[in-house]
Amino acid sequence: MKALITGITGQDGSYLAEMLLAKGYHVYGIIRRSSSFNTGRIDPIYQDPHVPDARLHLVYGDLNDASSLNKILRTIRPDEIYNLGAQSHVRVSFDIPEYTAEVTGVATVRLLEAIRESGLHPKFYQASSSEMFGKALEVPQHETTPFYPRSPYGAAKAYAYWITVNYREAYGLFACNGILFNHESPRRGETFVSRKIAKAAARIKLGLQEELYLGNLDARRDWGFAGDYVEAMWLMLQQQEPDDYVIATGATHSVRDILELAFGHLDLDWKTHVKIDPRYYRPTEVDLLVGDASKAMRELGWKPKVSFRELIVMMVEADLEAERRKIEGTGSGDRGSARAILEATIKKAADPD
Ligand code: NAP
Ligand code: F7E
Repeated sequence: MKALITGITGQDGSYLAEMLLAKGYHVYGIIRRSSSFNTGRIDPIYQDPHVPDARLHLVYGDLNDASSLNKILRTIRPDEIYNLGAQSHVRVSFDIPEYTAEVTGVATVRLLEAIRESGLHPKFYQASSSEMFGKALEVPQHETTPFYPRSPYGAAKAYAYWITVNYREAYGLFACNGILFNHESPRRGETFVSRKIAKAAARIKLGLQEELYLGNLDARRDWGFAGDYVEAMWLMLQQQEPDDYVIATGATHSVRDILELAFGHLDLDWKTHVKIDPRYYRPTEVDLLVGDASKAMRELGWKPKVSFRELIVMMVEADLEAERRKIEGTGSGDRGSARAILEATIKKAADPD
């Protein structure tokens, strides 16, 4: 079996690639040319001696470049395609709305057209998002809950969702939407709130940082573990018929709850370190998301394995370990060193998300 993954360098792409390789797949990932290496999350599997080189391939391409997608499909002829590539940051989507519409929205039809024109019949997974529910019209949210996106990102994902449904109905494509609620891991991008908190708590514990600047602490999300969620993507493509599924834990927590857990795990009081910076507020916020994944549990046999508490502790421990290794690597064990202070100052100034 050959699987093609867009977004293989991202959080989910890296977990999915690992899972598919373990199942014996040949995995092809589309990567973008970058001025610095952007393959950190998949380097361990790329270099893993247990995965023969011939089963993991990286090819250059871009979701905004139809000709690259056409060529990749023609040459690889995949059995399954997982479209995970996106500008995935909600706050940033307010700064670059048109770009977000292109890569998070329109790129899906670019890929679907490339499939149609190729004459191939791969199964197709679209990374849809709970952000489509936005100002949620019912609680909890199910597959039938109407969409009310609250950001350029959410609006782009709603387009991608509907065009996927349309190509399934119009052309008989085996195309599925996974409507995934927030899912995190130690590989989560550092500007998403869970990772931002986990990393800051670890650095504060080690004396590398004093303060953490955040936005809305009252927002509530349904947070699960990314490793559990990629399993659901694969399961969707193994069914007899294509369909759309909500993937969620069914529990909701606030940003404040993450702070309590992450700082509490390290015997720190978050209230003495956290400051509110209105720059992190969004023009329109999503206040409460909580998903009902009973359809996925019933039809796919899927269920989340990692609890919210286990997830946050896992992330804090991973960041603690990573920061410790950095200190040992640079030989900068001095807690008040000028280097650490400078690093924290630069990071704060350069981090608008
Ligand atoms: P992520 O870590 O931000 O990864 C995004 C991936 O998309 C990266 O590999 C990135 O490549 C790639 N990408 C961005 N622009 C591209 C372009 N123009 N052409 C090709 N690739 C491009 O996101 P994630 O958390 O793994 O999420 C995976 C997917 O699920 C995304 O579509 C996201 O919107 C969606 N989703 C995520 C969640 C969640 O909670 N994590 C929930 C629901 C839906 P670079 O490394 O080169 O930037
Ligand atoms: O924000 C609040 C913020 O950026 C969560 C993406 O994967 O999940 C993700 O989108 C909440 C929001 O994730 C900060 O206002 C407070 O209410 O971690 P986040 P998100 O926006 O929910 C969905 C399902 C996706 O599909 C997306 O791709 O936390 N918040 N203070 C903050 N958020 C950030 N980033 N930074 C803060 O300082």
